[in-house]
Amino acid sequence: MNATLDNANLESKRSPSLLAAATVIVVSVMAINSAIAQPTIPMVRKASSNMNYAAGRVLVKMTPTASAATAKASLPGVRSLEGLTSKAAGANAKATGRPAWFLAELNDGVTVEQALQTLAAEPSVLSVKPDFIRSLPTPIHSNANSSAADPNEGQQYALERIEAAAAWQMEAGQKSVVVAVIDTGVQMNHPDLSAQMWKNPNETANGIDDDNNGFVDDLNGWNFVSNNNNPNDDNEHGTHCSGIVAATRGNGQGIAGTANVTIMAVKVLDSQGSGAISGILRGVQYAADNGASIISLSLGGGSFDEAEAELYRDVIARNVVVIAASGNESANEVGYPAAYEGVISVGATDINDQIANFSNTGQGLSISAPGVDVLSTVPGSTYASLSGTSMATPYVAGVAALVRSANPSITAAQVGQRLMDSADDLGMPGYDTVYGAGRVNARKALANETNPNPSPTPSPTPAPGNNTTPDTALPIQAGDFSGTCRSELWYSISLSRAAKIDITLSGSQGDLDLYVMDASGEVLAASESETSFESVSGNLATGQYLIAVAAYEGKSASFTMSVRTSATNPGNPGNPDPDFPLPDDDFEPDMGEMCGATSGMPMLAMIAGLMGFGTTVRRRK
Ligand SMILES: [Ca+2]
Ligand SMILES: [Ca+2]
Ligand SMILES: [Ca+2]
Ligand SMILES: [Ca+2]
Repeated sequence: MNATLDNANLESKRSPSLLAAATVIVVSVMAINSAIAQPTIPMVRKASSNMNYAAGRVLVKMTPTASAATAKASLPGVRSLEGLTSKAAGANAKATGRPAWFLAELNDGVTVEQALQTLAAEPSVLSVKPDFIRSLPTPIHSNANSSAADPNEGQQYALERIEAAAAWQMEAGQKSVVVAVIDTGVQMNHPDLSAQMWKNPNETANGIDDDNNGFVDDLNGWNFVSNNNNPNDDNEHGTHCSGIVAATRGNGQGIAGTANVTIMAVKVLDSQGSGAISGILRGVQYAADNGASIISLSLGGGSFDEAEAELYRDVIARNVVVIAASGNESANEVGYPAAYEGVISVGATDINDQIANFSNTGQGLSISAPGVDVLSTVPGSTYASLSGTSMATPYVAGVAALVRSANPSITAAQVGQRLMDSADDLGMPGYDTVYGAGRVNARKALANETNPNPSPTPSPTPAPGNNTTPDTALPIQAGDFSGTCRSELWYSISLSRAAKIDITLSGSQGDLDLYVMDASGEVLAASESETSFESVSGNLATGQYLIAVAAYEGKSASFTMSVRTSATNPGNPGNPDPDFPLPDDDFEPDMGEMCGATSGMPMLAMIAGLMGFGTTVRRRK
């Protein structure tokens, strides 16, 4: 089915019923805009997750000249101000003249909301943010036995998939390579992990910060949740991830890790799996400052955070490989921190190399790894199977550690490129947004084998970068595009003069729909058949427009989209081409069916209210 697109001039040519329909659209979009202040279309929207933040403190970015001392004296409502960047990172920031981030503890009675307002008005403050909470993607427990006593390498299908045994013939790992598992901590005396744990060579247990790194008696890493030197695991997640990276192989018990390298325990998430960004930032810097060359982050959620983005950029610039889980929300959107520029983002595959149904996909996805029913170490000196992109991430970290073991001088960027170039291509040929470059392969990565059917592998999406919201619409010009849409993807096109536009969408499966909106989010045209073949065409005036591809009720699909522009009738730019079909009934929204109401205006408030809660609201013929 086709629908047609027009500009405002066309409305006067509509039949009265269509005009009424168009009026309904305009009013509803305005109501939505006033409620949530961004263009939106009535379709399945993922509820914003993980937007909690810590009480009593905010993150503040100060001008380079505002020292902590003077700023403290002058910031209203702030009790104390502590640098968020470590010494090493701070020196780096100072050398580059970059403003620094501070953690501001608020006076009693000052709310975060008040502080955001008052501090934003301060001349020395460049930016002020809540201290958001990140958490680990919810792990999925399998019913595999959790008391495995015998060597279980045979159960580790993942090692077979990534050709670990062949890889180990070339390089089994070097203890000099340190992988920081930034997570819920590690059971450091687990019999399959104790031989792999990092120990601070320059620290002794004497109540003194012997190595002057800012942490007293940090013999085995640090606990940034309780701010002490005990990063043991009171959850299970960090221990599980650590075993995937480096559980001791050939010791007659349990499982084999991916690489015989060193694990640094850095606890930033509490027993429930949550932690504030301020703690995560400090944990990441601790790892980089104290010798980790690979950081494995099986955590995420929430939204883009300016302080985080800067931190990861700095850490990667210091030649640390940063690897993070894409998330377990089945979203077509890679979560943060995985989506930050330069971070290797990892999706999860199963025993058959199929993408896991929970795995987030999207344009920021770098690579995939086994993450379904993964057997690994857990506290209590035992073993359990878990599923999640959390489990896929440490496999990639383990392979990265093998590559760095064999090639000590390889740069962080080269490691990422090597892993992607040597991955086993899955899904659509070449890079795709479901599997990224493909499933990681340890043997091929060490042999520096390149995918025989290479395609240009995009670097991880620049933050914020994923075109899954109107705010992050991908700027395009006329051309052909492809992707995989699980919820919605947004594109923007700028017309420097009036033009006729023709957009066709084809997908072999699922039920994708196509929308065109003006820059304010007003829906100009929609094509909503029950297949993924859609098209809209019509004349547009000079200006900026949004195009959205949306999966109806989760019926996702891979698609190709063709966008073509051509000159309008030169004598009457902006008005319909005489050959151009007028809008037909396909353009009429059926809000009555959707909301269970019969007609008209009373539903509009309902629609706006529902949108505010992220509830599924769709108009549908
Ligand atoms: Ca120390
Ligand atoms: Ca000491
Ligand atoms: Ca073992
Ligand atoms: Ca592919």
